[in-house]
Amino acid sequence: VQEQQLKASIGARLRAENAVVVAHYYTAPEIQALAEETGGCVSDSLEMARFGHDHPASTLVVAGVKFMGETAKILTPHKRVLMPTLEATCSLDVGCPVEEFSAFCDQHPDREVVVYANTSAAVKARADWVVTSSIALDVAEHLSSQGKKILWAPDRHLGDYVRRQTGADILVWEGACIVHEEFKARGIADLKRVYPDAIVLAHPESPNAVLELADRVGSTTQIIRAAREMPNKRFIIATDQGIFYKLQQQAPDKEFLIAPTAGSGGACRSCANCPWMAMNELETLATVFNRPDNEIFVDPAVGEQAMVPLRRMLDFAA
Ligand code: CIZ
Ligand code: SF4
Repeated sequence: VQEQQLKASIGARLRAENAVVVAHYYTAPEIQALAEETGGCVSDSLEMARFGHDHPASTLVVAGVKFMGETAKILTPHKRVLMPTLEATCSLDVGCPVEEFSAFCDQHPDREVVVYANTSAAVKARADWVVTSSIALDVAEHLSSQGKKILWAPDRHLGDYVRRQTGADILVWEGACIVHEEFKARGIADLKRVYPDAIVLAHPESPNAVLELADRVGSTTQIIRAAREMPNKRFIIATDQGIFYKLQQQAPDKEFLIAPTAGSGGACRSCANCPWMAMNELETLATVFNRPDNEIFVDPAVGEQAMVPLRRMLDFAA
């Protein structure tokens, strides 16, 4: 009841402020439900960017992590972009500081710079391309077919995966996602012995040993689609637990098991859950309009630079 009241008051405030919630699949179920009930979106970072750009609301409330808020601000500088907390960051973003990254790029001037969406505005501004995991393979193939060599940042597992799949000449920055990096091939193999019929769906931020066991490797959107469309009834999922909200909604008659992480034993309800995504709570959403410290600002010059590879991403994905 309290949750319903909180959601109703957030909904009323959103209407009063001409605001809409743009939420990521990895946020808590009640956040995703709120976004849906109030006309917002629940999706991956690519669709979040598109939705925020196309929606007529003058304020975007981004329930995700900071790079998603920054991307929204870069694409729509005239809109106010708020987040439940600006402390919600990402290990990939933190692990790729712009000064070091820029120096790395300078050492490899012959390479096309491709960065993952999970980066700061300043890192995007240094890039030729921005990609999300849903278009990573296609962009690498596109560049490779033009004979281009690639500098890939910041996720090394995704970069290695893209290299193996496309044969592109890829040099990777050594970053990783603290959530996906914890999935264990051994634990998945053990779980497969208990449920031999289970299909393994894995996100490419996972280590190679995990991807080798996967029946399908794909972005969050691709994982949800596979779970819905495949005839199988049981799935082992190697990505953030938050995705279970959509999986259960889109495939209610199927069973989903989280892939084991270090020490989890395969039945863990709190593991495989991004600590920064978890900072998006109904309580912080309820006060999102009242605080002085949670609006996203991006230096306009940096934003303009970052807009170039971001537009390229959106046009390529269109
Ligand atoms: O791991 C993430 O943060 C993902 C999958 C972001 C995205 O592209 O939706
Ligand atoms: Fe970053 Fe991983 Fe969290 Fe996604 S799940 S925001 S990649 S730390």
